Amino acid sequence: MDLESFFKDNGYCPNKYSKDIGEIQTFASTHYAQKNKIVLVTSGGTAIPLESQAVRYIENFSSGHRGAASAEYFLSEGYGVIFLYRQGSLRPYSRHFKAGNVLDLLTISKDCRNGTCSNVQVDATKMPDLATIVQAYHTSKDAGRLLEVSYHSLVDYIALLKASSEAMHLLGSSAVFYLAAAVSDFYIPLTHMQKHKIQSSSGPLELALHQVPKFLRALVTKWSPQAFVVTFKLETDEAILMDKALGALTKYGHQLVIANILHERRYRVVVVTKEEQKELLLSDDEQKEKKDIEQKLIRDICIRHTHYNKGTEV
Ligand code: 9Z3
Repeated sequence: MDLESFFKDNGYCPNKYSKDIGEIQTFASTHYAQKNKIVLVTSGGTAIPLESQAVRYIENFSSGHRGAASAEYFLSEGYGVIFLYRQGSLRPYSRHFKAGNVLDLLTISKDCRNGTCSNVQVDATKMPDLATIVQAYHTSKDAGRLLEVSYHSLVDYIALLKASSEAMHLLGSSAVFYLAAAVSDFYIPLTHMQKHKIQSSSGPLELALHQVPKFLRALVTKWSPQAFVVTFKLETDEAILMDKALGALTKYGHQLVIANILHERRYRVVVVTKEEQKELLLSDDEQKEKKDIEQKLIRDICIRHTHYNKGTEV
């Protein structure tokens, strides 16, 4: 199925996205005028509704950690970042607060406890890197270098990806796509969905899932053909990972695939091009120190993108 039919059959309504798309276009043209590099980072999973008035969805595991951490490192490398994230998944900078309860960082003085009190204080000793995180967040926001746009369903995701890539077309090879979102390969077309909640009294449920059209080819050949495109290949079986990653590069003709195995993804990734496979690892010490593998990954990608943008060899 082609993408136009996919949008039509799945109730795509351009008006739903007009505010987000306007912001994305303004962001792209502003950074183009300032001769900045920009990256679209996609992050989190996609929801696949089972009913047209959806009560239930098919979900996946993605927390959004990869995307949120990567966005921070792209910002520290000087890029403008459009962060397209699944509602409720992790976001740049605020991700650091998700490990604990943010209320544990806040205190009020004893005499305030029973009444209204505006004197809430932050106990920064409980989070030593708090000031650095808050400062980095405000620096990015104040400089207009971080635009966050959320999606929920698969259709939202593809529509916003298409609009973003078309808006980023004018940046040519200065644009990077870093597609870390875990996008479902299967969905139920609106025309095949039940209107109302599926009833358990009808017995065991059988679902026929359709294949999601391959939108990457359109991105690489039409929407943003000069951009530097990085996709991810996730597998649970190491034996097929490299073949699948190389297969994706051959099929779509883009620049990089980052291969990862589900349970190793926090400390091992492989950067795959047609010419080389480069493993990036966190050592045991780095893992104990809670370092992000994304720091090494984004450094590597930025070097490759700089060469690509200048038309030189890595
Ligand atoms: C990834 O492989 C990401 O690295 C993860 C990150 C989703 C594993 P978390 O969000 O996990 O930090 O918890 N993303 C892409 C996965 C994907 O669906 N890739 C498709 C495939 O493998 C191709 S685009 O077929």
